[in-house]
Amino acid sequence: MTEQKTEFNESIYDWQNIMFLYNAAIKEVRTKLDIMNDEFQFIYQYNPIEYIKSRIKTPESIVNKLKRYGYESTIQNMVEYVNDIAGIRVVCSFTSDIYRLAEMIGKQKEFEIFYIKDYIKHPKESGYRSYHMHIKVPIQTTKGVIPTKVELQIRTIAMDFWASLEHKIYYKFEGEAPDYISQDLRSCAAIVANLDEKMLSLNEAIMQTKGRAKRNKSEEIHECN
Ligand code: 0O2
Repeated sequence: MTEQKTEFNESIYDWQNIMFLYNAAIKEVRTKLDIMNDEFQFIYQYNPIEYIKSRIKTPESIVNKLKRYGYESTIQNMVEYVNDIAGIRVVCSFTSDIYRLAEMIGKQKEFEIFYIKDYIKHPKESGYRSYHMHIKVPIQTTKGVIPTKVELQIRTIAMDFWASLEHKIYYKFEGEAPDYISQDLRSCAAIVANLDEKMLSLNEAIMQTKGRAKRNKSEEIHECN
């Protein structure tokens, strides 16, 4: 019987073994994020995470990335050079939540952060904004602990809205979009960034008003006593 092969021309067993690690890493990180969300709720009295999405990169997309980097499609190369096979997207309410959450992630002893890219402070040419962290998560197996890479993309709802639609629109042009489309997409990114700023300052104003009202109430109670 001939052994089943994958796109990588390697044994299906090796492929499944690697995919098991990436799936386990996603589960580990998602659990930690849930706990962080609860802790955040405890400290700041609201949940910063609107929703979380995760995915395993398709073999086709992995092959394309390896080709782009100039590497042969082997499992070893994919593990070494492709950092976003396991991807988690964390969508927050406000830009400030992104940095607070990133700080909390940075404090997790189990996670080794080996790369950070702040596309919020430094947006991409396309207009793309998001906070990227590449981390290694220890996965306990019968053969020992295997550090497994996960890419975290942390962004606001507005950033996610833009990125999802831009991905769809740009995808249709296979990277060859006419200039006016790219320019319009960049203008939309600027509108989205402005919206994020406005929502953040509105939220801060509301929090301050609420804080003031709370202080006044407790002073009133104090005077009555
Ligand atoms: P998919 O479909 O999400 O998997 P590099 O590591 O710098 O050599 P890489 O990995 O492309 O190259 O890094 P980069 O530029 O930080 O992009 C990582 C991911 O961020 C992308 O993965 C996208 O998910 C997202 N991203 C980056 N730039 C853009 C952009 O201009 N528009 C949108 N919508 N998303 C972007 P993939 O593998 O490209 O795609």
